[in-house]
Amino acid sequence: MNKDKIYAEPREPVAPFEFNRQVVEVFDDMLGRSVPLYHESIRRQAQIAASRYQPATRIYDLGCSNGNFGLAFCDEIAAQDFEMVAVDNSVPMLTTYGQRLAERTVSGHIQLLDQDIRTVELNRASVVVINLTLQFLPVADRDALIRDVYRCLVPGGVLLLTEKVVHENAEMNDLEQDFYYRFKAENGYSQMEISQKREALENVLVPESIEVHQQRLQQSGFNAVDVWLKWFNFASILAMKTDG
Ligand code: GEK
Repeated sequence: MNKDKIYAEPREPVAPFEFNRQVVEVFDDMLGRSVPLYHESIRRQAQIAASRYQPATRIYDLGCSNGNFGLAFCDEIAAQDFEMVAVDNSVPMLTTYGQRLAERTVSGHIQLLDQDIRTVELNRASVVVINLTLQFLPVADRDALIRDVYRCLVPGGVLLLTEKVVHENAEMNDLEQDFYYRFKAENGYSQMEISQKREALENVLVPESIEVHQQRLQQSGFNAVDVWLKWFNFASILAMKTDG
């Protein structure tokens, strides 16, 4: 695995963060060292998705990157047939995903789509995954996407949403941020790397509070919502379209 050294040297100015080839080459190292419980959350989401997948429906992975969720899902679903649409607007990400798929046997069909997730036509899904990606959309576009996700789900369908979050109380938010930067330092990032990455993500990754996510999900129609995983400023949410 290539080591993420993107911000190891001083940059002046620090350009806004992009999912380009340089990022794709170090992506797994970057996520493993920058997202607390990343592997745990991917593995459990793959298990939840496999347990909720309904035959003759689709799974959408919106912001699929290089396929970590999709490949974990293939392991969980074993020999069962399925149809997944994996969407990302970074071509280098999708190229890597395609190469990884070519190296293995998959029991179902995974379609890789180079498209903005805001314009994808969503249909007849039992599972939708938006893992660490809603946070990159303009805030004004988030309600429409979540409403559309709810509309496309069949009864019993689920949305798996993972996001970096902020706390509504400033003092608590500072504490959570501090622990996050401590986590990154423990994983070998220097203070310069941490602060340059923070600058690169300014106005690119815009996190919201858990309360805002819950309200949006409820207003979109989801009647069962749970934060099933939480680590300081990261949260994984399970939202269900139930009958009652
Ligand atoms: C994982 N889910 O490993 N349309 C399509 N793709 C987009 C858009 C958009 N509007 N905005 C961002 N992306 C993955 C991790 S990474 C999170 C997701 C991170 C894509 C972008 O190209 C990138 O691949 C992904 O969303 C976000 O489970 O790196 O922090």
